[in-house]
Amino acid sequence: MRTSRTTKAREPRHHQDDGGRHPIQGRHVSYLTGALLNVRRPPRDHQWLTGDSRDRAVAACHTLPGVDYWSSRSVVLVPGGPGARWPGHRISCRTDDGRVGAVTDPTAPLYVAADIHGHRTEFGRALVEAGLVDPSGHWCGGHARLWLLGDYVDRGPDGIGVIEDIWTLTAEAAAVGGEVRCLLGNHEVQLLAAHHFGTTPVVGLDEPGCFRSGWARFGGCDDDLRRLTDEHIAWISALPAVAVVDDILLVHSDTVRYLERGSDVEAVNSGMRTALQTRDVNVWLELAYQMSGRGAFRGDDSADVEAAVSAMLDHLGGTEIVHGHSTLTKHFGIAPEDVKGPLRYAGGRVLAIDGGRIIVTRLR
Ligand SMILES: [Mn+2]
Repeated sequence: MRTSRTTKAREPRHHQDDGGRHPIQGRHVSYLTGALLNVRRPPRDHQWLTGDSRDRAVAACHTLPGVDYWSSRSVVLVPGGPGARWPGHRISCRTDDGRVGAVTDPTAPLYVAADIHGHRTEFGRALVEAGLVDPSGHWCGGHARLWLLGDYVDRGPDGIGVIEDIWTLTAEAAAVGGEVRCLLGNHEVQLLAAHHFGTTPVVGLDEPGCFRSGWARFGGCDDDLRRLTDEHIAWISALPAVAVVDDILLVHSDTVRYLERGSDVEAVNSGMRTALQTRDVNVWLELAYQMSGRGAFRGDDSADVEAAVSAMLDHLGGTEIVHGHSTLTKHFGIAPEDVKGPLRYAGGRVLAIDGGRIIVTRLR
């Protein structure tokens, strides 16, 4: 049984209560991470913990930021490998379905990228440049965490290929204690809407061919729609819309309309998932509008900007917002040759990372 716990905004805790270390089975664990490994028995130099040792390990895991889900029967103690940034050991937690996982390394480097839009080759190249993927396309980022902020499909030639590359990288990263995680973008919503509703008339949608032509008009590619399987749909439909990682609020769109779905991270994400499960076209219409909103954190009225940023951070947590969706070139008016990296604005509390080309940005 797998339960989910959304990462909440918390003070970063680096195990300061006990001098930076958790004693487990007579050893000191100062480095914790997890991976979705298919491990039936502990690898060499690892050990399953039982009894008191297991309980102490479970308690230690629960105090850590970054615990993503929890349902363990066993805990395995994993020695820190050559890629470990800290000396010591890692803990992985075996879940009831036999996988090992749950605790990510809160000290690992954190990268973000957004709006890949079917540009599979450029995505791969950007990951190689960031040192997360080797030239043959495999994860080489070790324990690094990579969050992708939505819009995998449309515009570029191979959105489905991008999604499947993400699946491969997710597994490869997890196998070595790294992490690839994804948020929902408005283009995923539009693709699913085109799939579910096609040209069915929708009251309130001023678009002759309804969702199908609206999606196409905003860059939808027939090839993606044709290749979309139940597996892709299930993956998209389960994506979180918002996340707080290391006190940073990650979202796709620069809008406060996420808050219409719920007033904290968990509520927004479960509200969004519920909406994506329905086949009520009115719910989808509203969802598409909400996810497509933009520009909430910029403008001439600094009081409005302040209120929008504060509303998001107060409800969802974090001390800053990182978003994609609105490009620095088209929406922020920066000439392409002047885009050197992400743009910090709104009094320093918001970072826009869609440079109009794929930029992998290291945040931590
Ligand atoms: Mn977008």
